[in-house]
Amino acid sequence: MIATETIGALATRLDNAQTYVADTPSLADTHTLDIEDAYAIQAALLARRAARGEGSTGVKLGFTSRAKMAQMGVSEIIVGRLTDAMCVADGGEVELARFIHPKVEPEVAFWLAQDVDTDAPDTDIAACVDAVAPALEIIDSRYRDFRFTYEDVVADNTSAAGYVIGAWRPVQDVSALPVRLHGGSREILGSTAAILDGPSNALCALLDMARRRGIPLRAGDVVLAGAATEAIPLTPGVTTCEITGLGRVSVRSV
Ligand code: OOG
Repeated sequence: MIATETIGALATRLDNAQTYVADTPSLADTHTLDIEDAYAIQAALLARRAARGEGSTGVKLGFTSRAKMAQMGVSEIIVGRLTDAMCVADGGEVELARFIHPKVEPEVAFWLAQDVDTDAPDTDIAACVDAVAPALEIIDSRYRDFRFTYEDVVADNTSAAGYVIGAWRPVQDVSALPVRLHGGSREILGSTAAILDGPSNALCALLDMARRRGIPLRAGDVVLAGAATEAIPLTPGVTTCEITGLGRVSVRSV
């Protein structure tokens, strides 16, 4: 474990990178971090945001697609935190100038209607979910050129920068629905099955991570289950995610 002062200093560095829209080199260039250090930096970063008045709205998962895990050479998902400052209304506007080099991913969102008891051994997290929606996640790594290690990206709150949730619907089977992401001149087709062979598996993986990392999962939290396709650059104009049988969600970038 690195020193507490170093954790605070690295959280400040990442926070400043976001606030001043100025990228920063990989922490791994100068520090040897383990995964515990990385989650401690993430927690310190979120504490700074909370001190500025940002409210927690839920959690997001990353590296839930096998393709992304393979690309990163890892076999474990990552968890980041969502706040109200990241939330954009469906069909709403975001200013690109807020971000360093934003990308966007199509996702499935779950709504937790009950607190999840992460201490009980037989918790059924799926039973705590009472709505599901199509979503877009804006990722904006604070690292130069999106060049980061596994620990770096955890420290950087898993690149979380924004999210948009479509209309909530009652829980339905979302394990293999066609997905279409459209933005600028790019169109990407995929399936929700790319999310750990079905987003419900992502919920189980989240429960496991929440237990190990002491992350509370509360009634009213949004869970973003991870990307269903590769990310595309967020460009001026409308970006849409359409999930067959679940609906569509869009954001306008200016
Ligand atoms: C890390 C975040 C990845 C996902 O769904 O896999 C992520 C990144 O690529 O910047 O959110």
